[in-house]
Amino acid sequence: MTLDNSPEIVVPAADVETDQIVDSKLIDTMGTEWWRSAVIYQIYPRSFADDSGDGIGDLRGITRRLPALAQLGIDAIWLSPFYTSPQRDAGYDVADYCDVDPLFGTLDDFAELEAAASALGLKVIVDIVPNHTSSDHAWFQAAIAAAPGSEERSRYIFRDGTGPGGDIAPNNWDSVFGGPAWTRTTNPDGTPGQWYLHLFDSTQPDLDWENPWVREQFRAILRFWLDRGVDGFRVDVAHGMIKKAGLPDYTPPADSGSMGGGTVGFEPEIGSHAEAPTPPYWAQDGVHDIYRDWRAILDEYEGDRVMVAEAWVEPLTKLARWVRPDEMHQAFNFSYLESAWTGPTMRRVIDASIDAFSGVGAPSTWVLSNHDVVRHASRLALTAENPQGHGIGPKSPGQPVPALGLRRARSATALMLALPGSAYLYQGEELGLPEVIALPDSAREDPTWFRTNGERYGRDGCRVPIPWEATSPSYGFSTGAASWLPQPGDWAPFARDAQIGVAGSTLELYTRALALRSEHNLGLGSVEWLDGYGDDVVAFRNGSVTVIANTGEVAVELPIGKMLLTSHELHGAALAPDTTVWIVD
Ligand code: TEU
Repeated sequence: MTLDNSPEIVVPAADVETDQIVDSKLIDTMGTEWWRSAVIYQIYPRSFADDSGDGIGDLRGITRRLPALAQLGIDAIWLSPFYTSPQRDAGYDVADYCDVDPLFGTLDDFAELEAAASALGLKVIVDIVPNHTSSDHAWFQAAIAAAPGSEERSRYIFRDGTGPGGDIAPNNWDSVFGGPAWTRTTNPDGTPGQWYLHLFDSTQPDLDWENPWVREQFRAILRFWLDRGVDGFRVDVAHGMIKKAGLPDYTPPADSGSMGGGTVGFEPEIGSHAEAPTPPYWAQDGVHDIYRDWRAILDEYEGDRVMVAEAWVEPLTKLARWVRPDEMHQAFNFSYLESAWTGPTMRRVIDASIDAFSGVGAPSTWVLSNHDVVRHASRLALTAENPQGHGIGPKSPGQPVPALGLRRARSATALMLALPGSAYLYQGEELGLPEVIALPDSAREDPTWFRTNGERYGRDGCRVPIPWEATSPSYGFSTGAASWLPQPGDWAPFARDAQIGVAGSTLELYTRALALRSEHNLGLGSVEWLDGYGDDVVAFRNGSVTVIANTGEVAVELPIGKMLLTSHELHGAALAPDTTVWIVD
C-alpha cells in the first residue's frame, strides 16, 4: 500500500505561531474520548417533530422520536437553539440564554429530553450563540434606553455615524444576510441616534467581547447548561466575536464564496493556496483567548464535555487554531462540505483535513449538510454554473437532477462515514431528503431572502419539516396537520416508515453504515491510500476495511473481498459511477 497523493499538490504544514506551540506528547497520546469518533446528529428543533400540534417542532416531539435516532446508531445529538427568542433568525436570535422558548416547551421538557437521551446512551450538545443577542434581549433593550457612552451601550458595538449629521454608517461592512451591517437608533426625542453593528440581521446586534462584563455573562451561561448535564456546546459564529480595533473599512474579494459578508471563500484547491486576507470581523487572534477561558470551565466538569466551533475559516491549517489542545475539541470541516465530488478534490481535502487537525492533536470532523446549506442530495448535482447553490429556488441556475443528486449523496455519505474522526449528520439526510427548491415565496422566512429582496433564496429549502409517516397528515411531523414551512406533496417515499427495513433504502444504508463503522472502529482508524485506481476513484483502507468510491463516469473493477456495504446495488464486479463500497478481506 502506498500513498497516492496527487504529486502537484503541496499541502502546507500546520503553521505554528509562537502562541500555538503544541505539546507533541499530547498529540502522541491522542485519546479515545467519545467525541473523537462520534457521529453527531443535528436536530433542528422547529422541523424535527411537533408534539403540541402548532406546526412547529418542539422538545417533547424530540423526546418522543429519540428512539428512532438510537435505532439509527448515532452517538450524540446537537440541538440548534431552542431558547427564548422572537425567532427572527429561527432562534439564532436569543433573548434569554437560560430559558426555553414557549414555542419549544420548558426547562422541564429539556430535562426530560436529556434523561431520555441519556437512557438511550445518546450525548446531548446544545448550541450557544455568543456573537450576538436578539434585539429583544434585556441587555440590548437596556442599551437602547441608555445614553451614548453608558455602561449598557458598552456591551454592544454602538458608534456615532460619520458625515454631516452622523447619517453615514460608521464603516462599510455588509451583513452576512445582505445589506449594511449597521442600523441607526432613534433617540427618545425622535432624533436619529447612534448606530449599532449587526453582522447578521438588524435584530441580531453584535456583543462587544472586549468588554469583561460580556465575558462574565457567558461564563455563567455555560455553567447554567453544564450544570444541567449537557455534554457540550456547538459555538455559533465562533470566528466572529472579536473585531479588529478601529473597525476599519473592508471590501471582500468578489469571489468570497457562500459567506456573503466577507468570509473567505472556499476554493477547490483546498490546502494548496495561500491564505486570503483576513476580514476585520472574522478570525481575529483575540477570539482564541475566549475559548481558552471556556475550555478551562468545561474542564472543571466531570465527563468529557466538548466544544465544536462553527468557524467558516479557511484554509484548514488556519481553522486548526480553533482546536489547539487548550481550546475547542472540534471544528466543523466546511472545506469538506464545500468540496466538489471529484476524486482529486476528495483525496486532497481528506489529506489536508487529517494533516491540519492531527497537527494539533484534534480529530478531523466531516460534514455534508446542515441547516445553512443546500442539502447534499441536491447540492452534489448542481451544475458547474452554480456549484454550491447558496440557497436555491425555482429561478436559480444549475438546477439539480434529483436522482443524480441522491445517488451522489448516498455515495458521498458512504465515503464520509468510513473516515476516521467525527462525523456530523443533519436531520433528514438519512432519509435522502433533497432541498425543497419550489417553496412558495410567500412561505419563506430566512432573513437572507428579505434582506436581499429575493435575490438570494436563503436557507428555508433545507429546513422543511421532515417526514416520519408516509400516509399521516404532515407526514407525521406534527400531531396536527400543519407544518411551519409547507412540505412537498411527493415526500411519502422519503418518510421514515416507508424506508425502515426496506432493503436498499437510504435509511437502511445509513443504519448499516453506522453499525459497521462502530463494529470496525473506523472512527478511531486511519486512511491508507490505495494505488492502482484511476484519478476519479477514491480508494483507501481504514483498518481491515477497504473503501472505494467512484466519482467518475465509467465503471471500475472491484477487488475480491467480502462486500460489507454498497451505496447502490452492484452488477457483478463493477463499481458503477457515483457508488461507494466497503469491502473486507
Ligand atoms: O451561521 C453563521 C454563518 O455565517 C452562516 O449562517 C452562513 O453565513 C449563512 O448561513 C449563509 O447564508 C450561524 C448559524 O448556523 C446560522 O443559522 C445563523 O443564521 C447565523 O449563525 C447567525 O446566528
